[in-house]
Amino acid sequence: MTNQRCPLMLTRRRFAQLSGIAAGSVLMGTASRAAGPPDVKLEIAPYTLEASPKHRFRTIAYNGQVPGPLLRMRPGQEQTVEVRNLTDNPEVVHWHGLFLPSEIDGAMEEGTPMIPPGATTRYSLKPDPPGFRWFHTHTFAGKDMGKAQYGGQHGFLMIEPRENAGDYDREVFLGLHDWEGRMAGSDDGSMSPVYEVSTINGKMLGFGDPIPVKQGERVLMHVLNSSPTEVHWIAFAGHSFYVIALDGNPVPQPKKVQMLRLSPAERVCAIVEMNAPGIWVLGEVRKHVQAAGMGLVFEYAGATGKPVWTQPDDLIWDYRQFALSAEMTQNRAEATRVDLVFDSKFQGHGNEELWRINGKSYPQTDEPILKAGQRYRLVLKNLSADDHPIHLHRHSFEVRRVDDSPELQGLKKDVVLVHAKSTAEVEFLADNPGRTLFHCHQQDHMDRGFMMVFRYA
Ligand SMILES: [Cu+2]
Repeated sequence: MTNQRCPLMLTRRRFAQLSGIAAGSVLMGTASRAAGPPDVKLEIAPYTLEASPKHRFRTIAYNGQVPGPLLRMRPGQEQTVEVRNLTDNPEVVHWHGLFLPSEIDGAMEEGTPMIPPGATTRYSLKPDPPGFRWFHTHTFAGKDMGKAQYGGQHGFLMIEPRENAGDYDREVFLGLHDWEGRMAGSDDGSMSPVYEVSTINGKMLGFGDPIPVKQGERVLMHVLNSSPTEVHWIAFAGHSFYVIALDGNPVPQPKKVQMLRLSPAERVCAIVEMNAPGIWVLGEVRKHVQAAGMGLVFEYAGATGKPVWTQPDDLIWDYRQFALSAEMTQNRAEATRVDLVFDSKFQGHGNEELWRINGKSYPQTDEPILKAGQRYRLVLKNLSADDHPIHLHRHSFEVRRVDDSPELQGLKKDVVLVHAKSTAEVEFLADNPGRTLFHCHQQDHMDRGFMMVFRYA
């Protein structure tokens, strides 16, 4: 994968060059947008991914690469997007974390039209809010574990922050993904996906190009978990992460940690100081997942030897450490409480469970009505034995409580992992009228009923 086809790694100078020339239209927009080339062009087509010479498989990708092209936009600056579907199935592109109208957000449950096989569609969007976003397919996979999010349709989208964070020398985008899945039975008779191959930026550990760094550099890492179903724990041998943003939104309490945890669709932005010369592995903390390929090598200039992995001492991840505590809560408008209870219905041994929200599975789930301008507090009660990454489309929410903690504030996200047998509370302002999808981001769960639509009055 060359830098030109997939500019996952850009020094600031290189970025300045790109924005001056080829990417000018992408970044700055153009005067005439009805005709002429679009700002963003996505082609959905079959693709053979080579995760290693021994692991080649057919999948579907954007623009013939996995992850798809890195898109950079400016907040509020309109972009024309052209999507061409060269596959045999209807497709749709979801712009994850953006505040878009339902018609282009990219979920048919909201009314976004599907793109038929062979068809091309064109629309324009206003990117907002600033921060690290992404785009991915939003289709049904069912038993086909090559389809939908099991495949390669995902890409990074950076909506350049208004005030440049600036304090870094190099930016690196890292995408975590799992491949070649199959359903396997567990002791309790339920079925869960297991994977043969795990990658960072489409490559297994040892098969991607090492990332060159220099001592003293500050590297800004943007990590995305695009896995269809798996939570991942990531550490960087010899280094720690200074976490500055979650799901693209700056956290009120940046913090240095040894390990990142990302559930499906979550993003972490962290600064890493390169102050330990050598050749190091960044990878999954669990041995079997790193052995399946989830790792990447960083190489200091002039260093020699084999890549080194060390297990972090500190295996802690907690949303609370990045949030402000309750006492600091200011007066704010009263939020209307919405109780949502998650459970599953056993469908017999060897079958997948049916997931339910308040006792109903999609498309039978309730459609709660929102009033524009009103704040809502979603009380997410998870009665099941699984953790669920819960995503709200077209809005971001504030995480107000996790695992029965005291009240939190200031932590803005669009996905929250609700632990098994626990309750989380999130609050959002209903300020984007239109159908709004709410679902578990685990592909097999959403396929099995774990979805609901909010409507506006
Ligand atoms: Cu789930």
